[in-house]
Amino acid sequence: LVVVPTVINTWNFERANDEAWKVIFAGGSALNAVELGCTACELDQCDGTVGYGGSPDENGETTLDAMIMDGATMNIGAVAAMREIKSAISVARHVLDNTQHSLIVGERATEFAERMGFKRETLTTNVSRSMWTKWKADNCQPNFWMNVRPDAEATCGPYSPLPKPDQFYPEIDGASGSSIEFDSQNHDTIGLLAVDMEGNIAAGTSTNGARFKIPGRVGDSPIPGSGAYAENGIGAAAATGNGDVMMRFAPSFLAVELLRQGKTAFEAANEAILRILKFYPRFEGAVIVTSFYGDYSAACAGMKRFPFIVHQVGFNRTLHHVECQP
Ligand code: SD4
Repeated sequence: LVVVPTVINTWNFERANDEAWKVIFAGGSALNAVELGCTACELDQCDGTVGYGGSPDENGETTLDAMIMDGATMNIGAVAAMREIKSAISVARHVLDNTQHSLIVGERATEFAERMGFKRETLTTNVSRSMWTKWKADNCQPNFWMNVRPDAEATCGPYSPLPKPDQFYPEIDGASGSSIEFDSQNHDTIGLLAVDMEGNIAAGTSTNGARFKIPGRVGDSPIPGSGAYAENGIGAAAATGNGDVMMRFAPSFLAVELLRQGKTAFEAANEAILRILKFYPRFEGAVIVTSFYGDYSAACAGMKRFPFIVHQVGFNRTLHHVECQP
């Protein structure tokens, strides 16, 4: 089996694919391709769900999750719930290249980024502020102090106990007991996989997470094996969708593991999704999978069709759609 240089990413994020492909086509590394591809989406605020100005949390703040994995060394760099830094995937790359750690979170991730030379700036925009204002008026309770101090704000929580998992569909009931939102119509996380000319494989993700999450909530995207996974000589996978559910199943690890066992990318992707559907039949999400030799596929659930983009050596960039599991 020969190496087939490939870039594959979730959703119809074309510029991300093109930026990554430029790196691969020029003989660059899979890691650089993943970083530059995800960066394009962060700058473009792909569908409002990647980068700054999207998915405000209960306090109205946008925070970012991102991960990059090097399949040559099985090294990972990730940041989660990172505040006030726009370039999440590049900070993750600095965790990978410059530290012995794998995951740095929250305000401390911001401090790490600043030490690495990144600029601290607000991730709030007029769009994210008005999205939040509307949501808060409908979903958060009047504060006790509002009787006393007219300027006091409504507050979300305290959170009530959740039903048992078999009766509980987080995409409907809300992981916080209020109304966290995933919206497959509005698209999701960028997950991007790259196989370079030397056969090195890398995977990455970048997202602003779930709308109206409890501050501090981290999704699947920066979790190794969950949001993405890669191993040289085998392949890579990445996930998008309801990360609170997906991280319970490590679908990206599972898909790569199935490739190792000789399954096709199609079989691996579908098995990873079916494993989740067994417990969460109304789950919304998708995985993309590629082997190092150019066998790629995707599988999805909770929506009608899932788009993904592939560019392989010798072909043009192509937008694919896969029909989701019923
Ligand atoms: C998450 N999987 O944080 C990510 C983002 C996403 O719809 O796909 N949101 O759960």
